[in-house]
Amino acid sequence: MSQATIESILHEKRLFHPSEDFSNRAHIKNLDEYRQLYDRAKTDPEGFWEELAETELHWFKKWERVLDWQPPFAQWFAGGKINISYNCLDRHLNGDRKDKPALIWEGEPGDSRIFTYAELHREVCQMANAIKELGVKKGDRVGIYMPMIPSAAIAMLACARIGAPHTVVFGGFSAEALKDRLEDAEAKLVITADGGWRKDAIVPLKDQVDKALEAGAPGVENVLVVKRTQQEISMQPGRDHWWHDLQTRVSADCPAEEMDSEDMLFILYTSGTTGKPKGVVHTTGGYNLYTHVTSKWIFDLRDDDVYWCTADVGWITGHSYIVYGPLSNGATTLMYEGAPRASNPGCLWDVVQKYGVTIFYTAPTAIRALMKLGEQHPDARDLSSLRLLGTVGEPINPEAWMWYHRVIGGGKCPIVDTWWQTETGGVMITPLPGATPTKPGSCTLPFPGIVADVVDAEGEPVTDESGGYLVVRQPWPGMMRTVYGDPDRFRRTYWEYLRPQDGNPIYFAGDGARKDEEGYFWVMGRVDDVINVAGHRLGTMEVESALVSHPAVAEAAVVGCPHEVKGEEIVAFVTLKEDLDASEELENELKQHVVNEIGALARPKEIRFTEELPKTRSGKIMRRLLRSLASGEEISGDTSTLQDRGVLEKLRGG
Ligand code: 7RM
Repeated sequence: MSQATIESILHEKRLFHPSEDFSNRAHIKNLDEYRQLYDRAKTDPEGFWEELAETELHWFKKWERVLDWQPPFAQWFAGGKINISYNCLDRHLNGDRKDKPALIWEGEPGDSRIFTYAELHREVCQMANAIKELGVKKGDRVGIYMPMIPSAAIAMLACARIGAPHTVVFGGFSAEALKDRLEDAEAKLVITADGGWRKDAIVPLKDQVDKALEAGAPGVENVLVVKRTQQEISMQPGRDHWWHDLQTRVSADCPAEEMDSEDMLFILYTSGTTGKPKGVVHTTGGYNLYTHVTSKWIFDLRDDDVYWCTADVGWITGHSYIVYGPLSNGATTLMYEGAPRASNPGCLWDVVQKYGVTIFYTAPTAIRALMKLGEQHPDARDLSSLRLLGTVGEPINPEAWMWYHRVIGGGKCPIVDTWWQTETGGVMITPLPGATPTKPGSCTLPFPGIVADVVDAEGEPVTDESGGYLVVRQPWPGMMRTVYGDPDRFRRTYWEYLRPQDGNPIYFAGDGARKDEEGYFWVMGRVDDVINVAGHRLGTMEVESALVSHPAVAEAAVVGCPHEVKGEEIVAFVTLKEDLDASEELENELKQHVVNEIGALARPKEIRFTEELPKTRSGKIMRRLLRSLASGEEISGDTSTLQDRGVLEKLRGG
């Protein structure tokens, strides 16, 4: 499609309507139904969520109170007893769903496995018993550092079953980053694999765990290892245990622990604007309800669907929309270990064709990479089973939206552009596919129960069309409860950044947005110092701390620079310690150093050595100027606060 066509679509503000057929069969069938739900939830939020909690979930014991709101701390369904593993497994075992595929798994080398609900339940019970045998008790934290294999989901559900909060660390993080997270969470056990497949090579996960435990995390007493890639690894007697050994010994009977609705379910670390990642805490009942209802209405789940989310379980999208949301609904969820690569550019479409995938949920960066690989790959496969597409992770450019719609969706599938965050637990602003007409690039309207707005720095609503801060005004069941071990940081970061006149705290987590005349939201990206590289959130400070921990570096400033596939890339400005000279060798060494400290996802594209960084008179680095320089733009805007204007000339010259 030419740029002119895209412009004209945008100019006409063309709406894409779901087909009549889609709408008629959908859970939410039209905008009136959406508005009724939205208004009901707005006028009586507690009644709205209470009714859903009663009808959609199993509770061992009913709650005493729907919501206890002591801003910014919320408790949902406190006193209620529930287990999310029970809701995801046990309650589906009575009828036909027992023998329905719960989890379809496709490995990168082409091996595969299908678990029915009964089989998945059995495996989860076994792993839960194995974890107990390794000394883990209700309330103890468990680290999970796994490739995309069924055992990753099984480990999460096993922890949830016995009430041990998990902290999943993405397999792409380095040993150093793993150590930091295990330490912060005070994990007692780590569940890992010998390795994982990543683009035809082995990621040595167990070796990384060994390194992490050599460097720290003294609380870790045991390591449970799943065999995947079969290469030789070292096993420390007494500490390390093979899963296949334990599995033959343990019982498959493990009743789900009755958890309080507000007991911690998991911690997931995410980047903020300071160096130290935040442990985002989610609890049980509200998270279960929110991921359940959003999965059901946004992905329009039906019993005959084959639902596939391509995220990694190490990210919130994997937690909420590969594992907990779909399984709570009794859906068939697909998990894929591979990724498109030169040796296999059509692999995603092979999987769609092989299993008759009906719902496909991925990220804009993946869509742009697939566009580059060419239409011939999807065109050569039968994608007619698809009925709904989704996107998440960053703003989607209209050209990628149109390509996704035409080439993958055959022009007939609605697209749900879902805006949300690790902190929100589940999707917040999104189309409901049978109801909401979509506009390419807009995540459209808030989910029922979500009071979203765009405000200025004083917390006042901005007039339509002009941009501002994207905020949420009321608590919702899936919201994060705190930062692990640091409630004050939770309050400061999310609920005190903006302080409205009326004194009611509002939630803000870093995105800028605007609302159009129809109330549609257009998310414009981060307004804070967070970079979004291929859908992965990285704090500039995190990367800067990694750089200055190298003995040659005096000071570092890191910015995001636009990239056509990844969204953004990292460019680092570095000043060296006295009498050290810049060289290509040092540049490569620094890049590798960042990889060692954080992981390959944080590797800077470019390092620019400079004698000085542009600073304000009060000593703050002016990242705005560096961003312009990194993307080759003219420097516009105010430079009057710059301490030394000569710096800019030097930076341009360098
Ligand atoms: C789910 C997830 C959160 C950040 C968020 C945004 C960006 C996510 C969209 C989006 C525009 C979207 N969690 N983001 N979804 N921007 N449109 N549909 O990604 O915690 O890892 O990242 O991602 O900036 O604040 S996350």
